[in-house]
Amino acid sequence: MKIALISPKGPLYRHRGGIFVKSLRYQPLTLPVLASLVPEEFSSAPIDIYDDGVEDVPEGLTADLVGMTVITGNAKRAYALSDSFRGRGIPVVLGGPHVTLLPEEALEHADAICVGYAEDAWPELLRDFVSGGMKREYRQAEDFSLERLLPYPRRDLMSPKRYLTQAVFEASRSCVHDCEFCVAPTAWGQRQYRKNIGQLVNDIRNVGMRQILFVDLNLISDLEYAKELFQALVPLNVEWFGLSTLMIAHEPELMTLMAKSGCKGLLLGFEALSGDSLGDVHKNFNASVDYGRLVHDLHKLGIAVQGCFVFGLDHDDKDVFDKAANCAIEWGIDLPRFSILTPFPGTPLFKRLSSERRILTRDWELYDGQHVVFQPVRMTPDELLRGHERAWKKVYGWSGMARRLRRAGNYSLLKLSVNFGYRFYAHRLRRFYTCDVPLRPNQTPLRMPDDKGGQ
Ligand code: B12
Ligand code: SF4
Repeated sequence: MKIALISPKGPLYRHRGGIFVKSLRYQPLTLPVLASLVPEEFSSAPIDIYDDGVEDVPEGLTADLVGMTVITGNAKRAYALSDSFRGRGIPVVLGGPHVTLLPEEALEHADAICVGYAEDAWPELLRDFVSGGMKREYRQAEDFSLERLLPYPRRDLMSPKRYLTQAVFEASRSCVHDCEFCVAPTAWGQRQYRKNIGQLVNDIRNVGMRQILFVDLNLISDLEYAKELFQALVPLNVEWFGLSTLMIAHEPELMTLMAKSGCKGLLLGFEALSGDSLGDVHKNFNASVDYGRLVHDLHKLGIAVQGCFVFGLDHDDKDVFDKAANCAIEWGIDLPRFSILTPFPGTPLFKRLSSERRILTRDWELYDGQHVVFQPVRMTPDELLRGHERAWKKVYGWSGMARRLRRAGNYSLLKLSVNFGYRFYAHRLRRFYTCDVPLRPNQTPLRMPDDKGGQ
C-alpha cells in the first residue's frame, strides 16, 4: 500500500505569488503527525508527503490512498485535487478543521472523511481500507485524549531545506475559551487536550534544535499544566516561541518561569482596543489587561511580542485602524499583525452573521482573514479592506518600524528579518486580494436595529 499525504496550497500559502516568502515558513506538523499514526503492521508502506505550499503536487501522482488536510482557505483547492484523484480511481480521505466544521460538504468530494482529531480514527480507517471495509465517516471519540504515549511525528519525511525550521511541536490542542470567531471550541470542544510532557521532552531532545516552535493555540489554558511544561523545558536550554492569551498578564510568576524556560517570543491575540468590540466577539477577558503594560513586562523578561488585532467587529468605527496601528507603534510591539474578522463556517460568529443576513460570500477561498466576506456595521466592506491595508502599511513603514523596534529594544537578527518579511507583505497586500468580494449594491455602512450610529 502506498499512501500520499497532501497539504493543499491556499491564497495565503502557496509557493508562487503567495505572501509568505519561503524563508519565513516553518514545517507544518499535521502531515508528519498523520504519517506517524500509520499502524505498525503497515510500516513497510511508503508514505509520500506533499506540501503544495512549497511545491506543486505532481499531476500524475500515484498512490493507493490519498489523505488531505483541509482548512477553510484551501478547501477549494483541496476539493479540486480530490475530484481529480478520484476521477483517476485513487480514493481520497479528507480531514482537518474545515472538514470537521462542514462534514457534509467535504463528503461530496471524498471517499471518506475524518471529523475531529484523528489519533484513533486514522489508524482505524487505514485498517478498514486494507481489509476493504472503509466507512464514509470517522469521528473523534467523545472521550478522546492525547495523554497516552503517541508516536513521534515523522518530520524526517519532509525536506528540511524547504523550511525555516523543522523544530515544530505541540504540547496541547484546542482551548478552554469560547471566543465567538474561533474555530477551536466549535471544531474540537471548549477544552484543552494535553500531551504527555515527558514524551514531548524526549521528542524535543531527539530533534535536537536550540530554537523551537509550539503551535498550541493557548499554552496557558491550564495554569498547572503550563507550569509543569515550562519547568520541564528549563533543563533543555532551548529558546522557544508559542501562543498564549493575554491572561498571562495576571500570572507574573508563570511569566517569569516562562522566560526562564527559554520563551523568546509570544503570539498574543489583543484583537481589539475597546471593551465594546471585545464584547462583540465574547473576548471580554482581554479587557482586564493593560495591553501596553503587558508588552513592557514581557520585553523586560526578554520575550518579544507578536500582537494580533482583528478589524471589523460590530463596535469598530472607521478610526479603529489608525488607533490600533498607533498603539502597536507606541507599545513597541515587535511584530504586529492585523486581520479582518472572518466568520469561519460552523462558528457561532458565522451562525450569527448568517441569521443577520450579513454573509456576503461563501467562496471559502476568501476566508483567509485578509478578505471581507461579511457586511460590517460601522463601515463599508471596502473601507474595512482599505483600513486593514493602511494599518499594515503604517506599522511596517520605515518610520513605524523604526519607532516600534526602538521601543522594543533588542535588535535580534531573527526579529529584524521577520520584520522585513512582513514589510514586504504589508506593501504587497493588494496583490493578494485574489478576487473581488461580491459586495452589495448599497455601499453604505450597515446600521443594526439597536445601533446608535457609532457613538
Ligand atoms: C500551522 C498552522 C498554519 C500554517 C499551515 C496550515 C496548514 N495547512 O497546515 C499556516 C501558517 C500556513 C497557517 C495559515 C493560516 N491559518 Co492556520 N493554523 C496553524 C495551526 C497553528 C497549527 C496546525 C497544526 O499543525 N496542528 C497540529 C496538528 C497535529 O493538528 P491538526 O492540523 O488539527 O490535525 C489533526 C486533525 O485535525 C486531523 N487531521 C487534519 N488533517 C487531516 C487529514 C486527514 C486525511 C485525516 C485523516 C485527519 C486530519 O488529524 C490530526 C491529528 O489529530 C492551527 C492551530 C492549531 N494549533 O491547530 C491554525 C489553524 C489551522 N489556522 C487557522 C487559520 C484561521 C489560518 C489563517 C486564515 C490565518 C491567517 N489569517 O493567516 C491562515 C490561512 C491560510 C490559507 N491557506 O488560507 C485556523 C483554521 C480555520 C479554518 N476554519 O480553516 C486554525 C485552526 C487556528 C484557529 N483556531 O483559528 N496556519
Ligand atoms: S483564546 Fe484564542 S484559541 Fe482560545 S477560543 Fe479564544 S481565540 Fe480561540
